[in-house]
Amino acid sequence: MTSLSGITPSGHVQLGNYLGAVARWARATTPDDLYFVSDLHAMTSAHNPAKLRALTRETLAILLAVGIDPDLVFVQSDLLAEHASMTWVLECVCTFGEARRMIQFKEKSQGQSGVRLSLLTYPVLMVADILLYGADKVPVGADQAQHVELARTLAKRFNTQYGEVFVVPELVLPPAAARIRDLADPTRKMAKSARNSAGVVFVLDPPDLIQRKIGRAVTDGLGRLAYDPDGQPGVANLLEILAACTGESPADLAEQVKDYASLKSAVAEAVIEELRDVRKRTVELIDDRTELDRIRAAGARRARERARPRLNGALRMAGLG
Ligand code: AQP
Repeated sequence: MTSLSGITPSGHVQLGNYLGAVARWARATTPDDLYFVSDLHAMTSAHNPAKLRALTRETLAILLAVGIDPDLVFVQSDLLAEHASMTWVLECVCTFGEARRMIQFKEKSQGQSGVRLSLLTYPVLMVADILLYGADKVPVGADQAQHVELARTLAKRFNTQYGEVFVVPELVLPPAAARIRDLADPTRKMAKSARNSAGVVFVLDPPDLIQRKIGRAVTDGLGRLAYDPDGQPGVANLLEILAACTGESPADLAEQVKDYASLKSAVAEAVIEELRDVRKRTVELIDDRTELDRIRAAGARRARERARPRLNGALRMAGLG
């Protein structure tokens, strides 16, 4: 069984990435798993090259600091030839209609002028990421479910048209924290690249800033403590964050807390505690340039060994070489 997942350095890693993805990856790794920093995906909208390079290193350091085995981690652009070649082959079995229907394309292209073509095609790059390594489990947040479905469709289509080469992957959703919401606007998901960072807790935020952001989280005027994601999205979000940190269920926690103020202080305390060591270890790793470079180069070598046979097989079956 191979589980594979990536994180895009499109901004600083936030609490939703951490609870919904990275922390789970660290808890559930097996020796065949792979986790990567998907820096190619960070180029689908206007980006700053120096910032992208720095965020890639920071994100890699966070994956390691959270406790993912260094043997299982790599940076996507270190295997540019493999990922780009596989993407091209898969674009040739994907229809324009399928790409255009992706919800994330619709959401992210809205209101943007000069939308990059890569914003339309990056789901195919994501499919290539998954299929290159023969992953059969893809643990991601609910927002990525449609892309994993596309991976299933394209894998089956290629296998049928050209011959069996791809494993058809399965989506694995987290039991809790599948979609952490923005603290300042609980109708939106928490995101790295949110325009306003007041409602986004970043993994490397200092404790006093985390305290302030959670203290100002938007709730509602009902004054009722219940787990009701539709009726009380702000309160439900805080309960889900607390649940993800403590391992209890949001509904049980709603019964234990007496008012919104104590809920916020319990959440702030739990999040600060959860992130304390991660922050410290990340800073140490970023400072140790040689060690981070060594881990990165070794990760790229191992990932290439895994990717090459399947890529070569797909190229041959598609009539290349
Ligand atoms: N709010 C969230 N709650 C739970 N899980 C989340 N993930 C992202 N946001 C939340 C999960 O984190 C993993 C890595 O995400 P990504 O970097 O690949 O892409 P993303 O989903 O686009 O992340 P962001 O933070 O929202 O970035 P921007 O602002 O650039 O779009 C994925 O498993 C994702 O599901």
